[in-house]
Amino acid sequence: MLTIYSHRHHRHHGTAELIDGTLKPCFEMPRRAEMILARVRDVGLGDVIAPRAFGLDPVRRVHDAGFVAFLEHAWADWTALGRTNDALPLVWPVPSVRHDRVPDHIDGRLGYYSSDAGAPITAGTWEAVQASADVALTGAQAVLAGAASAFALCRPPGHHAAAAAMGGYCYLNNAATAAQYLRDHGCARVAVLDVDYHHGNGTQQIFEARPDVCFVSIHADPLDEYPYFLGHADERGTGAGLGATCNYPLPQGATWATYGAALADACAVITAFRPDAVVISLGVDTYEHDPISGFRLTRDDFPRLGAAIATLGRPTLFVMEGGYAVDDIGINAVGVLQGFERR
Ligand code: Q9C
Ligand code: ZN
Repeated sequence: MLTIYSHRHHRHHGTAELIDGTLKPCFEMPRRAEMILARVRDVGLGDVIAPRAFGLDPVRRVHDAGFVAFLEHAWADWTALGRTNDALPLVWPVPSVRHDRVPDHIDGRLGYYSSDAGAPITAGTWEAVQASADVALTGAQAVLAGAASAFALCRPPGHHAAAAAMGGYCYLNNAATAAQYLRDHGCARVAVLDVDYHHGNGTQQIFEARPDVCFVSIHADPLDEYPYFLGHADERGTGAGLGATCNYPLPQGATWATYGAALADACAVITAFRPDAVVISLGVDTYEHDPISGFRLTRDDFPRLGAAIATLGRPTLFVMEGGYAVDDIGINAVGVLQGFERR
């Protein structure tokens, strides 16, 4: 399997995140991608290539132009005030206030364009975010060119990013950008299967009203896990997209017995959709030793996950999302890819 990787992810390295009422070092760190790349090379998964530069047009197919411009200029706007620490939001437009005026001040803009304080902007964040989108798009292009599969080793991740909001370590939605690119270049129907521990709220919001991109997610029940406000089983899509969104919220402590059953059901839903290509939002924070998550998948379960995805029998683009047990992240992420290829 071809891997697409950009060293430019190193340009994004947040200092701290607010968790449990205290500042801790960011769980989403550069070593995550380094460990996955090392494992790709160790097992000889296949060639590793750098991404091509696609520019921002394919990104704006799923993101608001004002939001993309905000991300591009946020660091300059922040440092223009003499600030040198990571840029973070501190006030948000709750539903009862106005959303029709975009603030000029960077503090207002950070809140307007975010869902939480989990996506710090640093000096190199925009460079890394653009590279991550290019990694996903290069993977999509490989699949369009006839590859049975490809691995977009994206960092930062993307599935919590909505059309006009960053959050949850995510800035641009790499999986959604790739899915839209597949739609724009010959695939009539595309399925996104999100296996990250957290619900892919950004991806769901981007596609929920559309019948041409199906979104299926298996994740921790939002009643007791981030992102809290989306990911319930009764969310099935809206308008013309009704029926093309499918959620499997699972209880804390879920093991393969529970997870594998939901996955089999999810795969049946995707097969019935008859997609021309499948995009996997690949998070391995479902792992039993993940420091911020509550599922109990083992190292041996990840190849099983890949084998189940292979039964879909469609061209498949894997897009890296979460996973914070950094010492084992390479074994687990590449385990999924090996399980996919081996079946
Ligand atoms: N108690 C991704 O996996 N904070 N983002 C969770 C846990 C946000 C995760 C707090 C987690 C975001 C891409
Ligand atoms: Zn996650």
